[in-house]
Amino acid sequence: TKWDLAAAYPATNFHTENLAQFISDVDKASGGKLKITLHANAALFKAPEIKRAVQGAQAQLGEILLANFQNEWQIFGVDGLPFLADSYDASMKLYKAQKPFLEKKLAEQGMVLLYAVAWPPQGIYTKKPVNNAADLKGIKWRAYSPATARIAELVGAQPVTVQQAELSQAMATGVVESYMSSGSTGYDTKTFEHLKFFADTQAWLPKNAVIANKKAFDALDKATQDGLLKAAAEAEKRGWADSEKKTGEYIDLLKKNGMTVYPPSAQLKADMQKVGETMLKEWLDKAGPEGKA
Ligand code: PCA
Repeated sequence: TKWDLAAAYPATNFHTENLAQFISDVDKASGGKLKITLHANAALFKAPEIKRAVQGAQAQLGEILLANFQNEWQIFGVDGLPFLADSYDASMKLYKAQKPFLEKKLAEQGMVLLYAVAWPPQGIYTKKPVNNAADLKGIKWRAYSPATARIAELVGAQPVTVQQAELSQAMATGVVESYMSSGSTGYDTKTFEHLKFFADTQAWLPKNAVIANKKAFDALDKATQDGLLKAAAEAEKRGWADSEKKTGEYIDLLKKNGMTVYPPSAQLKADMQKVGETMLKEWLDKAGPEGKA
């Protein structure tokens, strides 16, 4: 059996490297019966299209950024809310609460959740140091999700949605002059060539999820399914460990490449926490009883 895996991040990204290991483990576990081809860097489908592609079996497997799909269903975006879960421990707890809902929703949509891994904590990239939220007023702000666009609105920045595959170019052409993301993405996109400051706010840890088309999964023999699930469980464990371990390494790489990394001032922290409180209220209103649960 030959499957395609659509992914949106570059081959050297830690999520993508984890996918490559997962694919090799599946090959071994299935005795070569399930061969998966990895299409990194949004080569097969752009990030926001991957979920639908897996649903329609244009790709049997895909890696999606869950928070991208918050407008479709609020629970997808709960890990994108500032300061709701801002450490690896809290993020894992949130994932455990979210997981049964994710599995149910994806099953209804004809998909299987294989595993999910958190990105390193999110901070603010800018051209000049930022002391408070007012310093972000009017600047061009790259958003990757509904929540990151909402943050821009709340601080008075100008949001423009750009996925990671197009981010370097958007910075080079001046379309983007600030954004929130991980040290990993700052490094992968060579943000230090354009923006020199990173406020290490550690505001949230959004997750990538690896999903399979359910019909394609059901068509596998039992032993291959078991091998796939086992490899997925290992990839999840390995991915979370890598993510946490690499958080500091990425910060060091940013510094090595000339970026100033600084802790948020008390005022910036308070301002961003207020943004988080507003967004959590909005989320609870929209997410209804499922969100409360
Ligand atoms: N990197 C991805 C999503 C979250 C992250 O850390 C990005 O910026 O597109």
